Amino acid sequence: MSAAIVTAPSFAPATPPGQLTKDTYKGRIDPDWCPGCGDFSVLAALQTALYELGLKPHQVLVVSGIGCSSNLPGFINTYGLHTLHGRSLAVATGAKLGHHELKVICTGGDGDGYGIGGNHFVHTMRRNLDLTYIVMDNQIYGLTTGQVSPTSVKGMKTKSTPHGSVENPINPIPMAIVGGATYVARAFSGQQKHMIEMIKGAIQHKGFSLVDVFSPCVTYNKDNTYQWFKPRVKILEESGHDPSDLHQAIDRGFQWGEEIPIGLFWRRTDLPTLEDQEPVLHDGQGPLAFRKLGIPNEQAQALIAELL
Ligand SMILES: Cc1ncc(C[n+]2csc(CCOP(=O)(O)OP(=O)(O)O)c2C)c(N)n1
Ligand code: SF4
Ligand SMILES: [Mg+2]
Repeated sequence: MSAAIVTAPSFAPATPPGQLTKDTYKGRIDPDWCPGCGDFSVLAALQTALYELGLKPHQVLVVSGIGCSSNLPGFINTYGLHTLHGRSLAVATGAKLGHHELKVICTGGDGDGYGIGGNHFVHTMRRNLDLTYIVMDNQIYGLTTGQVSPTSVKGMKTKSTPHGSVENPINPIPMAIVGGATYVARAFSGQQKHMIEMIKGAIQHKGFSLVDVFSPCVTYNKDNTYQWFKPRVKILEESGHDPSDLHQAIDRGFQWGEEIPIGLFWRRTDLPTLEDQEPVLHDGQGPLAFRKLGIPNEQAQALIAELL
């Protein structure tokens, strides 16, 4: 890996403007997910959303942690970072502040984001950093072959809870609403058109947006399957829900059982983002990543060599 410091934008569009196709976003590696895994639908929805928004690959950075779902950046043609377990939001925060003109999208799993990464989740939301967080919530640890996760329902039998989980699950929707996220939505891998709309809305939103996706793990979660979700999920937009009503959003977020809402629960547009409030990003000199360093080049190279 070269330790050269980039001081000027070096990216060229992957396709000439106006010539984007859905294949533009196809990664060089095909996903190795199990046949039928819900994550295929999320990947396709994200690629379609980027295409329909006209975002070029070099304008987008996808960051993930570790897990089956977190392998997603390898399967999409954008900038990508596959980081440490639970650390995608921390790395994405640095990337966004370093290059605030990039569209930054984090992708990962329920274990990655709500378990080991829960601390970063809370603090990134309260800062209202302008990024999109897509959680492929399969209510299990898939990559490590089927242990209980923070969203596994109480009583669920898994490899690590053979007698049934005794813990209450996290509910990411009310948690995100009260935690400071300014766009909070849920989607289902079995309803891809709706998911595309949720993801497009999240990417267009200025501020921290969460899209929690029911993305079934067909191999290890035999409880929360496509068949289980299909009769239960009900689209909020079809029921007159008002996403600017805080109490209604929280109430609908708690709903679980025979009817489980998907859709946009909560959105507010009156709060500044973290980047809005950082004066150095608004002094007309462009993203930090392309500015001259305030230290001699040799010193910078030595620092990089030490850190690599
Ligand atoms: C620090 C650290 N702890 C534990 C692990 C093992 N590990 C890898 S992925 C994972 C859980 C993945 O679950 P989730 O985020 O829900 O992703 P999924 O595989 O279900 O998509 C765990 C515990 C790890 N890689 N690093
Ligand atoms: S183990 Fe589960 S989450 Fe992982 S690829 Fe297979 S179906 Fe998907
Ligand atoms: Mg999972």
